[in-house]
This record gives sequence, C-alpha cells and structure tokens, in this order.
Amino acid sequence: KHKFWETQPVGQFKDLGDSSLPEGPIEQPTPLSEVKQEPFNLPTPYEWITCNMDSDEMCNEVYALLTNNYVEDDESMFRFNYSKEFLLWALRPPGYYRSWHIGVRVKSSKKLVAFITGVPAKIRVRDTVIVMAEVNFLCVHKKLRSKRLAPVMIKEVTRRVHLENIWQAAYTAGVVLPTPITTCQYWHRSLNPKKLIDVGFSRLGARMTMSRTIKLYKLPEQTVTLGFRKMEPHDIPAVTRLLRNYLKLFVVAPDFDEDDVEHWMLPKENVVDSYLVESPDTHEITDFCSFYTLPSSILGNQNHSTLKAAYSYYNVSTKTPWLQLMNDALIVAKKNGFDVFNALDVMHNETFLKELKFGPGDGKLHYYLYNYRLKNVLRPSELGLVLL
Ligand code: NHW
Ligand code: EN5
Repeated sequence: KHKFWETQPVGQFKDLGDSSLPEGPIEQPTPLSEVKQEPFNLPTPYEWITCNMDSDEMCNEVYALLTNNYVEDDESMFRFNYSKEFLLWALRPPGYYRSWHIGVRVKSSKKLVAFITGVPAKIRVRDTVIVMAEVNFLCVHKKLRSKRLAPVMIKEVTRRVHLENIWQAAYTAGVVLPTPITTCQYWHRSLNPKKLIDVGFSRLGARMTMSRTIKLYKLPEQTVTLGFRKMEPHDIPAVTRLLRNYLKLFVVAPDFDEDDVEHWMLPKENVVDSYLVESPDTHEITDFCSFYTLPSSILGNQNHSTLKAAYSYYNVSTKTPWLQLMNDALIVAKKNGFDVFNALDVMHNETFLKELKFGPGDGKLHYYLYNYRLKNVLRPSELGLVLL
C-alpha cells in the first residue's frame, strides 16, 4: 500500500497496537561521513536547486508554483495562497539552513516544478527536547503528479537534514500516512457569513435566512478585556515565559526561546498577529493569543477571488477566561477584514470552539514525526504544536 513510506523510519500501521516497542528514535544517527554526499537522482529532465529566498525573483517563482499547485480542499473550491512575506517568515526562522529550501527545475526551460522545505525547531516530546526539521511546502506541479517525484524529494530533504546532524522531523498533512501521532479536526468561525456562503465555503443552515445568519455571527465592534493590546518588542521576555510555562502542559510542543518568540510571535503585517493582556494594575502579562494570515484562492467564482482566513496559532489564558480572550481575538480578526477564523482542536481549544460558534469543517489535519515512535496515539488536546 505505501511502497515508499514502508521503507522509512516512521511508525508503521502493523505496529500500531504493539506496546512492546519502545518510545523514542526508530534508528540511530550514523556518522556524518556515512551520509550520502551527492544528491539523490532525479529523472533526467529535472535538476535540483537550492532556493535563495533572499532573491525576489526566486521568491516570486516559489510563490507562483505554490499559488497554482499547492493544497486544495477535497472539492477543489479553494487553494492555499501563502503570501511572499509569509513564505519569507516561514522559511527564515532563527538558525535556518538555506540548503533546506529545495527546488526542482526542468533543465531545458529552467521552470520551477517542485519544492520542499525544512526549518529547524526544538520540539519537546514528553521530557526530551529534540532538534528537529519541520518539513512543509511539499509541492509537485499538477502536470507532474503520480510520477513518484515526492519520495525523491522527501529523501533529498532528509539527506540535507542529516548533513546538519539532525535526525528527527515533524510534519502535518491532510492525507493519512504511516502513522499519525494525532489527528486534528479543523473548525471554522464565520466572520463574514454572507461572503462565505456566496463562495461555497459554508452553507445557509436549515431554517436559516441570510439575515438571521448574519445576526448569529455578529461581534462587538470593540474588544472587552481591559489591557488587551497588540504584542510589542519589549513584551518578548514576558511572552516567552508565559508560553514556555503553558506549553509544559502538552506531550509534544515547541521549546521556544526569546529569539523564537521574537521571530514567530512578534506581529508582522499580513503574516502574524499577536495580542496580549497586560494587567492594568500590576502590568503583568497574563494572557496571549495569536493567529496567522493564510488566504485561499477561490477557484472559479465570478464575484470573489480570495478568502481571507486567520488561523489560530498559540494562545495562553491564565487570568482572562478562554471564551473572553478568544472572543476578543475574533473581534480583532473581524475588524482587520478576515472572512473566517480557523482553529484546530489542539491544546485547550475545545474549551471555546463550540461556545464561540465555530463549526467543524470537512478537513482533518494529521500530525507526524519522522524517526521517533510514540507508544500511543495522542489526543489532539495533548498536542501543543501548530505548524504553518
Ligand atoms: S502537506 C501538503 C503536501 N502538499 C500538497 O498536498 C500539495 C498538492 N499536492 C502535491 O503537490 C504539508 C502532490 O500531490 C504531492 C505528492 C507533492 C503532495 N506528505 O510523487 P508521488 C507538507 O508539505 C506520498 C508525505 O507519485 P504526487 C508536509 C504518497 O503516500 N508523503 O505523488 C510534507 C506516496 O507514497 P507511498 C506524501 O501526488 C511532509 C508518494 O508520496 C504526501 O505526485 C513530507 C507518492 O508520490 C504528503 N503530503 O506528489 C514528509 N502526499 O509510500 C517529510 C503523498 O504511499 C518527512 N505522499 O506510496 C520528513 C523528512 C525529513 C526527515 C529528517 C530527519
Ligand atoms: C500543512 N501546513 O480541506 C497543511 N480545508 O476544514 C496541509 N473546509 O477549509 C494540510 N470542500 O469545512 C491541509 N467549510 C489540509 C486541509 C486542506 C484544506 C481543507 C478544510 C478544513 C476547509 C471548508 C470549506 C469546504 C469547501 C468544500 C469547510 C465549512 C465551514 C462552516 C462554517 C459555519 C459553521 C460550520 C462550518
């Protein structure tokens, strides 16, 4: 069934119930001198490139490949449309390796036809912090699908990760592969219900009119939490403490230091938004919420070409009730022109999803580790990791 994945150091379906297998790395690191020095062979029409994302031209080519060929929903009504600024943010975190930004070109025409990336991240699994690669943006041009290019790309990124003496990876996919550490549900909160219905993202409920639907999803104009404001650079130490303390609650979670928080959490226009609650009396930072901007192209609609979606990122509540904190996040997202606010059922998200009128979507997201076995599948609420 999985001719490629059966050969890889990942949890296999046949081992799913087997609690005699130990938790931890599936295979041991080899000496770097034993890591293959040359790239894997591609079919002769193609060649590897390392993408220099600092170059505007390269960035434009990657953007165009993904805009036209990246992830769609099951009915091909929407396609992720990561912006160039977003890609630069996602691909150049602290300590990133340029060699992990991998493209495939047609030799004759130089056209970019495939892409895969990794970025380094410290991820804790139970008590162990492991330097991993987060692998994302795997994409093969629509005209070159089902030619087994993806396994070669995965082997090549693995090789380049190994060359940096890193032996584990984390990744997500909408498809089931051997084997998920957990499976999460996407939830959606309508902010602009009329547009969502017009473009087929959502449907008018039974016995609902458009005006009743608009009223149902109406939000206050202003946030209600005293001390709720945008995160600023001077907040980095306090936010890092708050996040680190919160993420201890989860079985798998990133191990963020201040440099990571600066990169991943500091607000960046049209990329990531972060808000916090500063206690009006003590000036303590007690709560935090964040979301990233990921529009989708609307495929074949006369009236609208993009859906502006916010994706829940990392949230922490210690004083402000979850419902109030996340309702304020919805209010600022609405004010900033988002059509929908999406979230997974990870961390404590289940405590607010239903009450804040999120509804389950038709998509699931499976989380995976490469070369690290867990004894049991996790519940989504045991996962403290959000990938882009
Ligand atoms: S998930 C988004 C992936 N991208 C898309 O869905 C975009 C649209 N689709 C495509 O471009 C986020 C193609 O359909 C792709 C497959 C390229 C997906 N992950 O070339 P073939 C990520 O980027 C397996 C992993 O013929 P194709 C995460 C499939 O099961 N494997 O197919 C990426 C089969 O193997 P099997 C996937 O349709 C994580 C083989 O590919 C997969 O032309 C990568 C078929 O290949 C997926 N999303 O191209 C793993 N989709 O064994 C990183 C299909 O079943 C692992 N396949 O026969 C860690 C590496 C680093 C380790 C470091 C120590
Ligand atoms: C790697 N970082 O299927 C990511 N999205 O539910 C790769 N559905 O938007 C993996 N089909 O349910 C990505 N509307 C896997 C996800 C791929 C994209 C995807 C789903 C997630 C999605 C929407 C639109 C469906 C269109 C038809 C959906 C219903 C919303 C409704 C709002 C009102 C309350 C009930 C729900």
